[in-house]
Amino acid sequence: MSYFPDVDAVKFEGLESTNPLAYRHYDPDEVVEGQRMEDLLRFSVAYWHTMRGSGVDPFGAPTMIRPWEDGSDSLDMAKKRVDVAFEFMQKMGTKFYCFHDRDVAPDGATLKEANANLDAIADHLEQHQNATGIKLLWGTANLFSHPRYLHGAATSCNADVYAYAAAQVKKAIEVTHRLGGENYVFWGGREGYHNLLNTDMTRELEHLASFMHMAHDHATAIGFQGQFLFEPKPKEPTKHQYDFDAAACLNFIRAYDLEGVVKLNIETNHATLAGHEMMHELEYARIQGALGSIDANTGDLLLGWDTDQFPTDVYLTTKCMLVILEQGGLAPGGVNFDAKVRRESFEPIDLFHAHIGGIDAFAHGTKIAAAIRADGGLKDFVKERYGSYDSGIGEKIDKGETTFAELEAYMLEKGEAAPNQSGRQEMLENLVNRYL
Ligand code: XUL
Ligand code: CO
Repeated sequence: MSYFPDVDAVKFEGLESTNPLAYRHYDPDEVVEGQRMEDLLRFSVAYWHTMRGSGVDPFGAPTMIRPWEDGSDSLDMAKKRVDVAFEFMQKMGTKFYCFHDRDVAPDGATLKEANANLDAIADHLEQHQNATGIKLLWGTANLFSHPRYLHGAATSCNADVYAYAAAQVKKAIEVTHRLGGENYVFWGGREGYHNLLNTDMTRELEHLASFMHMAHDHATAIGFQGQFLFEPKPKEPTKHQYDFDAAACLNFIRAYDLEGVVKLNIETNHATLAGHEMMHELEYARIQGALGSIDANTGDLLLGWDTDQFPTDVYLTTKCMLVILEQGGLAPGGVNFDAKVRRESFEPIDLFHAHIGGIDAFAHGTKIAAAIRADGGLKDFVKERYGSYDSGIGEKIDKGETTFAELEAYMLEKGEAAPNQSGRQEMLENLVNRYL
């Protein structure tokens, strides 16, 4: 039984190809900076968008045509959807996927029932993983859709809701572990506030921190070795989310003793909502040893919300890959397409076009970034730009071997300081464009 009978396995056909269902840039076996592209990029399909996206928006009903859906939320339907997902991933050649507990399995009238549903689906996922070699990049729990989470989950003002969320995450970590998941993600969902007048920020932050500590303690107790990831997002659904951006997340991680326990999963559209370039968020995380994984998508700069579009802008992917290559890749993280087809793109085939575009844009950006790095001009320029710190008084500053008194004496003698080199921004932008 095939759910995509008209689509063959998507293959690398190279630049000459005009086949819309082929890769022009992504050759999994091509080696870039010593790694096969497949191993370097670790592309992942996001179950929630690709399998559960309905096309619904605040103004309109679902639009997606998904012939395999029977309109129910039954266990049988959930199992069939897993069959569809694995056929899709096999045809795409993607080796990883990610899910929330409630995307893959139906919720239940009680926690017990929900857990049993998740176990039943995990059996099915496990069979498919074993049969195909496709792996779980990360698991997570949906702590935002159910009405019980209207005030948040780990930051809810209600202790019973906190307890429910903890039980849900405990189970999600266990299932992630069972399925060999390589990471576990915390995204705020509703961990934030709409109005400070009704909010005890101290307690909410402490509760969020204790939640993460308990999650990690439990993971350790059951032998889960995967990486924990905190995913920054400044707003939506709450006005202010505590996981605002990489800097806010890292401050939280340090303030509550979670360093070395939790890294970051950086998402493009979240970066732009926070007023940052994706490259800024990636670089900020990387230099502090906290770049764990990415949610690859893009927003629309003319819209102020999380549009979760597939990334197609090669300039964007090139900038991402400049940082990712500098780190030597993302493993055990990967490039997860937290992206959805537009509600106007309602046919199953659009899922292929969307993922092919994202994968090719990243493969293309990878090759461009590698070429820029091989050229060396960019790096050399930056090194030279800070060259005054490599000797003399600069070297002393860098090594922490000076004082204000010494710097004053130095300057009193010298009289004036003048920056004597151009930033050459335009020249460097031209250098990048040479490789595009
Ligand atoms: C929401 C978002 C989530 C997380 C996982 O904006 O990005 O899908 O990636 O909960
Ligand atoms: Co995301």
